[in-house]
Amino acid sequence: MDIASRPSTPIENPETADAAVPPKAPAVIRREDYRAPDWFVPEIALDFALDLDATRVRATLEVRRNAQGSGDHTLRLNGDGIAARSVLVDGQVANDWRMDGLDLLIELSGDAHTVEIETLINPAANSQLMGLYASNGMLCTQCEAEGFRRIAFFPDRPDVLSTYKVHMEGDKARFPVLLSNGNCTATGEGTDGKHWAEWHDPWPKPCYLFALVAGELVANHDTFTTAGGRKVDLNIWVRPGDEGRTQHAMDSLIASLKWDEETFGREYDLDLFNIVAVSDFNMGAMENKGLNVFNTRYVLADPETATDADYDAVEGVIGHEYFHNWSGNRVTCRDWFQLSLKEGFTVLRDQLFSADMGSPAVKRIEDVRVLRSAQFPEDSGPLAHPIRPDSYQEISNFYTSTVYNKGAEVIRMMRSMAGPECFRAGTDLYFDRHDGEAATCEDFVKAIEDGTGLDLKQFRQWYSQAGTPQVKVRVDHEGDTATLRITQTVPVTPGQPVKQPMPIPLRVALFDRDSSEHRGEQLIVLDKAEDSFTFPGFARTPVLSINRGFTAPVAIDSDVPTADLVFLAANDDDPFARYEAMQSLVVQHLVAAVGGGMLCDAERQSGRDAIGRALAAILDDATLDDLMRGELMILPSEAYLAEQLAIADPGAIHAEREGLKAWLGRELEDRLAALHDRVSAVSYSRSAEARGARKLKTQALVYLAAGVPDEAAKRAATQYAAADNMTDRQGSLMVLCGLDTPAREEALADFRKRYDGNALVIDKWFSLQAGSLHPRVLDHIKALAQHPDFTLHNPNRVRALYMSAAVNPKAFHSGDGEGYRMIADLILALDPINAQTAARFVPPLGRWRRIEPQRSGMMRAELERIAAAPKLSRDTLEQVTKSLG
Ligand code: B3K
Ligand code: ZN
Repeated sequence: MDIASRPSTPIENPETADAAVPPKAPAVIRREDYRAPDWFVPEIALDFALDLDATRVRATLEVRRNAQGSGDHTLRLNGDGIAARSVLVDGQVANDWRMDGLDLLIELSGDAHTVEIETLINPAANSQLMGLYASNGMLCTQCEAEGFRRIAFFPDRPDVLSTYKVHMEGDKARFPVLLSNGNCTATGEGTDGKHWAEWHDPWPKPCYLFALVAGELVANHDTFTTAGGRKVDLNIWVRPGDEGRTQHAMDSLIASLKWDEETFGREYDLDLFNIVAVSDFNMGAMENKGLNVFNTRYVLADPETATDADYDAVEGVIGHEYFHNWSGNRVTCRDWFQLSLKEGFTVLRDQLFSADMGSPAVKRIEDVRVLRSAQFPEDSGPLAHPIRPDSYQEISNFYTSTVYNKGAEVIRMMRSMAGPECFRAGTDLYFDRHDGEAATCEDFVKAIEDGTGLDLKQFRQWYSQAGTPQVKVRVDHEGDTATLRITQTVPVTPGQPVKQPMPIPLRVALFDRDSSEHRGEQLIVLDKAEDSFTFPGFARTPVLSINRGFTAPVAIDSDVPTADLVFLAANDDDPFARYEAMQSLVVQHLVAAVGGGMLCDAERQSGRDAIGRALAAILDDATLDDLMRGELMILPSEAYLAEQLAIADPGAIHAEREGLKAWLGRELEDRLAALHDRVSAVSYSRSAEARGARKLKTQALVYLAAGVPDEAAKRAATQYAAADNMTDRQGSLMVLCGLDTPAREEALADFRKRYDGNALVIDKWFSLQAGSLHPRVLDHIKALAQHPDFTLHNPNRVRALYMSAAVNPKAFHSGDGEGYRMIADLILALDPINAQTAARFVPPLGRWRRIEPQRSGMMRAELERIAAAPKLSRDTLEQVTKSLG
């Protein structure tokens, strides 16, 4: 097997490894062990002779001893699956080098040397998609976190910053476009049909930000002039034929450049900004300096092939990667434990950007929905870790919802406590103070503290403690005073048996029952295990609206009477709180229904009636815009409902939630049908009104499909046939996919034919079927896995089929354990091909401890089966071991 196709450092399983070979347990890397590098590399020159299956790389490193280092004379250069063809020190063939595992060590006598090493790699055989690899005939790179070491021997750590000079030569017909970071400084013709280009990036950067792309690409070109007067060339490079679907990405990019100047005072710092879209990519996109590489999914969009949600995702990811230019590139991370320094902050920045571009209320609700369905379960499971982890075996496993989304919430809390303007003073100070440095989360907090004047001593706990704080709230009333009694508990998480209270900022408002109004909201900060806050001037117990805007990433247990939730769902002037009241109403009811299984028919009916009344009020409320109405109509996810229970029965949750949906669909049929008629008459545009209408079209169908399936099938088939955009087409197909109707097969066949050759839309075709509510969903998934269009080598396709299945409770939690088996089989088959993607499928199985005993046993057995495999990647082994642990 070619070295480049090896899984990154496969690990012999201690249980099954040959007894003669000592098992190699993955090393644990600890934050406390951080040491400054012994050697810096202020400059590197890279010379590539490009070829799909044999690329020669010559790396010339100017190395300088760090006077503050350990004094060790050994230069350690990390490698992964590469071999040195030659090693030169100061121009002479070196003898004083050796391999230490995958790393190359050179003994150096002086303080400054030139080290030149040549390697040969096979991009076409690189199925891990880390380092230099081939995708659709083009060459591209992915280096974060530790992919550069698959290209060249180098101190692959983010605190070694270098300026890069890149020379590349390749066949002009095969690779007409040659790109790297920074500015193109020269190009020329070579011999034998070859040509070359030279790139120079003046900004020192860690090697994880290096990028190279070579291939047949066409650009959507535009320009942007910065506030300081720099004219920047902008290019979005795609495969020929795709350029017609790049305008939204370009508009989003221009909006991002402008927004970061206006909102955070950050200007772009090169004359060129390139984005390249590639089809084989492990994640969403990558912020390489001046040369962002994107998954096509977050670049290509037009009304015919992208939904409104796809448009929003493109805008958000384009913004996110661009914002990294300051939060990540100009100020980078000292080590990978500090990942949230750049990711949490950049997620916050992209959330604020998207909020400003569209509806802040809807965006906030979407952000919280992601947090609750992905991060809360992570925080309460075996893989829980603080936003600044203390240890890891494989850093790729720590690109988590905790580091990203909770990381963003933690910084948002500081912003809420300081106020946006004061917070800006803090971020200005942070950027000024640490520009050009590899910084820590502590540096960030200190800068915010110094810039805003906040005392964040206790707040730092948010960086070190895992677990979602549980906040209990009670309102007492005596005389004319209401008293809010609040307690907090931070749950025990792996490795953290004892927790300290954390400052929890909560925006609260108390509504007067008589006037239905409140007298202004307040920000209170709960910083003890328990505290109380008094509010005079209430003749009767007020209605409490708490954690408005979701100021803190906590779970609130407030025991609010149903009537108060109905009141808030109809009257709260904070859109998030209104959404929250509606969610709580449903959560309370469903948890009571499945939790104890104690609801008698009358209780179930009265719960449903309350929800039905609240939903009817939402459907009727003329003051609501349709985008917001659509949010208020969405029921809490099964994953979020499971989170409310110590031990969940996914079958019962699914049945009870579907039962409620069906009841609401029947009860509100006339309203829902009228709504569907009204919004179906709105013609396509990208306006908020038209997007709201499209959102409701599908929402109405979802309820009708549950309650009156025949009627819904007719409406969905009509919507499908009439659709002039992907939002309507996908929405109706999604509903049809869950129904046992001939219209389902017809629409699926039409969709398949209509979009033949469009990989991103064919992904939808896989995903809709794997995510469906159809009774035979597992059979469908198995058949799709055999489909000629399915491949384990394309992460988008793998996720379209199997991640849709893993997050579909109907498929994953199938009572016979078939869903668990299927995901375990996938992990085992995918691990040798793409370890990073394979390891992402472990967490759903890792929830076994919180699932009813029968399913729990089957989940655990699948984890054990994976763990017993003879060779597993470090990625999968870490996730499986911790999940069983
Ligand atoms: N920084 C990259 C993520 C890299 C993931 C490596 N496994 C994209 C982002 O967060 O912007
Ligand atoms: Zn990021």
